[in-house]
Amino acid sequence: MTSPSKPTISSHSLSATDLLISHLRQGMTECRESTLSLFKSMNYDTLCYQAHPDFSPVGWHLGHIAYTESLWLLERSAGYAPQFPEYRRLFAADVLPKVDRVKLPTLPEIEAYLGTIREQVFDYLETAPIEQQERLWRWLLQHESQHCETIAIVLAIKAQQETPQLFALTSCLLPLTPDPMIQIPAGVFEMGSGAIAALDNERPTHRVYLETYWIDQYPVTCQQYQLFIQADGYQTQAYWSVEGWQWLQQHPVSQPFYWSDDSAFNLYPVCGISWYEAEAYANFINKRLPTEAEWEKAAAWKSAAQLSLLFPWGDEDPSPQHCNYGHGIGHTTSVDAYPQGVSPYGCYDLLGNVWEWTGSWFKGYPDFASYPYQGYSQTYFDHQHRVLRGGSWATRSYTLRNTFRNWYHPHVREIFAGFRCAQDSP
Ligand code: AVJ
Ligand code: FE
Repeated sequence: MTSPSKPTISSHSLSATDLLISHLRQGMTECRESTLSLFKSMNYDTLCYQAHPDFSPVGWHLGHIAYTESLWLLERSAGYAPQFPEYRRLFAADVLPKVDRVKLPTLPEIEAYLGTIREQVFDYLETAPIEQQERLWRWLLQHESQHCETIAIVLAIKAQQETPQLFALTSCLLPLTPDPMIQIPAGVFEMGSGAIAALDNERPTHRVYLETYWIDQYPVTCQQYQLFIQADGYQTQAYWSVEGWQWLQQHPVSQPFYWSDDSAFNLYPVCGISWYEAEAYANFINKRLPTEAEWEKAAAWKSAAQLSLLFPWGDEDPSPQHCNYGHGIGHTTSVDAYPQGVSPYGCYDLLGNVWEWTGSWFKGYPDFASYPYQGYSQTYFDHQHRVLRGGSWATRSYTLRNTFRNWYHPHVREIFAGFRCAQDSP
C-alpha cells in the first residue's frame, strides 16, 4: 500500500525476506533524503527557533527522529545499550517541555547522530527477524514522515511571521458556487485497516452503518470562506459554539492563519484554521462537519464492489497525478486540480492539499490495542483532540491513505488544515 517504491533488483535470486529488507532499506533511504532536504543550508537560529508554543524547534524534531529510531530498533529490538545516552534527555518526547528544547546541538552534530544510528540500523537490518518486525519498521517510517510535516509547519509559521506569503499556481477559473454536495446512500461500509502499515488507531477494520448524508464535493475554498469573513463571521457569536467563542475572545483572529484576499486563491482550499473556525463556518451556512466515518465512507467505499479502497482513486500507490502531497508542489493547489484523484462517490481532493477537520473526537475503534506504546495514540483518547483526515501538500506517501487518522487540539490552526462540510439532507 503506501509503501516505499518497489526495489529495483530482480526478484529471481532473492527470497521474500531479502526483498522486504531491500524494500525497507530503500524506503528509509528515500524518506531520510527528503527529511534532510528540509534542512539544506539552514542556520543555527532557525534550527533552534521556537515559532509557536505548541511546536518544538525543527532541530528538536530532527534529533527526535534519530532518538526514536535508536530506541525502537537498536535498544528495544537489537538489545544494544542506549546509543548517545546524553541525547535521551534532549530528544525523548516525554522529558523536556517544549520551551526547553531551544538549546540544541548544531546541525552537523544532529546529522552525525542520525547517520551513526542509521548505519547501525542498516547493519542490524541484515540479520533482524524482519518478518516479525515489519510492523515496527513501517511505524518508524511513518513516525519520521509525520515529524517532517511538523518541521514543514514550523518553517511555514516562521515564514508567515517574517513576510506573510502564499503561492498561487493559476489564476481564478470558474467560481464554485453554489458548493456542490454529493449524496451518500444509507448502508454499511468497512472502516479502518488491518494492513501491516496500519497504525494502532486505524485498527481493526469494522463495519459501520451510516444513514444517508450529503458531503461537499470539494474542500471549502477561500472564496467561500471569504463570504463568512465579509458577513462578520468572526464578530458574530451566533455562529460559534460556547467553547469556540471563548477561544476566539482569548485568541482574537479575523482570518485563517495562511490567508490571502487575492482572487488568485479563490479556488484554493482554506488552510490554517482551528476546528472552532471550521465549526463556525459550517454553522454559518447551515451545514456541519462530517464525522470521520462519513469522511472515510465518502473517500473509500466502492458501493458497487462492496469494498473499501486504499485511496479515493483505487489501490494504486499515490503519484503526482492523483493529488498534491509530499512537498511535490510545496503549497496548496486549487480544489479541482486532481480529477484523477476523485473517489467512487465523486468527491475531489480528499487526500493531499489540506488536512480536513472532522466533527469526531479522537477515540479508539472497538477492540483497540496500543502499538508500539500507549502514548502513541491512546493517551490522546481524552476528548480533547479532534480527528483530521486526508493529509496535506506536505504529507509523505507513507501516511497518505483513506484510513489514516491525525489529531490535534481544536484550537490548533498553524497546521495545514481546512475542511469540507456535510449535511443530513440538502
Ligand atoms: C499525530 C501528528 C499529532 O506529531 O504529535 C509523532 C504524531 N506521535 N511522534 C505528533 C507523532 C509521536 C503526532 N501527530
Ligand atoms: Fe515522535
